[in-house]
Amino acid sequence: MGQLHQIKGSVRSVFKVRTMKILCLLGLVSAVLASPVSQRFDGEKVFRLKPTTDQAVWFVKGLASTIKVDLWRPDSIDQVVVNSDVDFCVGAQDVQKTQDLLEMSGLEYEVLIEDLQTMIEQQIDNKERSVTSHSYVKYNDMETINAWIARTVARHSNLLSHSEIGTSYEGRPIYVIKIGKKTGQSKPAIFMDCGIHAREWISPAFCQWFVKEAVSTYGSDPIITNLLDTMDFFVVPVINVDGYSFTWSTNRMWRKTRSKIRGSKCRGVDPNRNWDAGWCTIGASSNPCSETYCGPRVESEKEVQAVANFIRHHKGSIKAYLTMHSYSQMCLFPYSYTYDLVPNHAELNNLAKGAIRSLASLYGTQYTYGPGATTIYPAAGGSDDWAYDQGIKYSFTFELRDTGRYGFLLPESQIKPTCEETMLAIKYVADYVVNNLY
Ligand code: 9B3
Ligand code: ZN
Ligand code: ZN
Ligand code: ZN
Repeated sequence: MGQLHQIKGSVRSVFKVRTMKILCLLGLVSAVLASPVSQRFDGEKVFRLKPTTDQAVWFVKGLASTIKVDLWRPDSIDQVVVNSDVDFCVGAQDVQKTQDLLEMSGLEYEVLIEDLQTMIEQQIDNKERSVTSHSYVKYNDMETINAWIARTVARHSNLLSHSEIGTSYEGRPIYVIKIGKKTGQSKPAIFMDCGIHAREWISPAFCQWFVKEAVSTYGSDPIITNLLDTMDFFVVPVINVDGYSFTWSTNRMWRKTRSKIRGSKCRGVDPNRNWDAGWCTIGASSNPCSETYCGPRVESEKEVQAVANFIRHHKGSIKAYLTMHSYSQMCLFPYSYTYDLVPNHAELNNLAKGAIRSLASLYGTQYTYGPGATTIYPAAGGSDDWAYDQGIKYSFTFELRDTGRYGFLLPESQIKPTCEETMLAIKYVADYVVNNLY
């Protein structure tokens, strides 16, 4: 907010100089309007609570109704339950009040992030650097990722091709990369997407890592070689391209799409509540200002439509659906929109168990696993549930690192270890799928 006031202040002082040429003034005003003013988070703190009783849950809900809290986990206040971690961010003006209330309540709490703006700025120097070239151990902005897609596909045209599956609300292209040995025949496939939620930056970073790893280990790694010989991967590095761009330009903590909602001042739909899977019945909101807004109708979002159309079009060949999110370190499978267990629950449970065991073998990173409804929270309109109900019986959501120390602001130093260990989990699942084709 400080920055905004400064700019307003300087515009005001320019007005005082009456001799100033009008053209000059117009130039300045339009420059201010054209460059997005980044949302700042000075003095905002991220807290963690673990309510262990029903009273404590009530207290947390009461707190959220008196103070404007930005929930990081879970995504909405009705998902707060006994013994679950609640991570939330509080504006500078409410920090003292929050701390006083917490002290009075006697609830145990932790301060995860002392100053959100400082934490964000620690990752910001990569804005200058990334215009020149991409890096697998840095976060890359949208333009850099798109340039990376074009270049990487051109350089590895024996294994890669790409196509545009649609455009976003703001007109950005959404790309899918196809990875596989070209055999001239149609092959079974595994679909993986990243960047449904804009602020979960580790997710697109993983999709880039996955493509690099696949092409660079083809021919030497027997599992990858076998996978790419018999199957194709379809990888969408960023679904929510507008939201992702917005986290770079304006608001690092943005989650949703950027579509305008008729009759509301709030923008954006949660693209993981917008799919035709028990749509908006549970764990989603019909309020456009909510972070879990399900949208005005099923598939209202062009980004969701693009991916859903692609999957419907390739339905016969897609055997597994994988979607990458953060944070919480979980391997989830359907359902989230109901407590009903899926017909192949035991199989998915074993597969998830094997995947997280493999993941942990590298650095000991602990994941939990299970159906979404009981493992994270009941919520409808998610992509994994939709894919499953389309007949894709291997459908998983991965919630990558960490468990809240940095949350969405996972430091770049963790990109490499996170991607390496996640690679093991994905390879485990894919290897199972290729050996159990249906
Ligand atoms: C949510 C749903 Cl609705 C689903 N079907 N699968 C996973 C999740 C968890 C992610 C979300 O959208 O809240 C984690 Se960021
Ligand atoms: Zn390369
Ligand atoms: Zn997410
Ligand atoms: Zn998440």
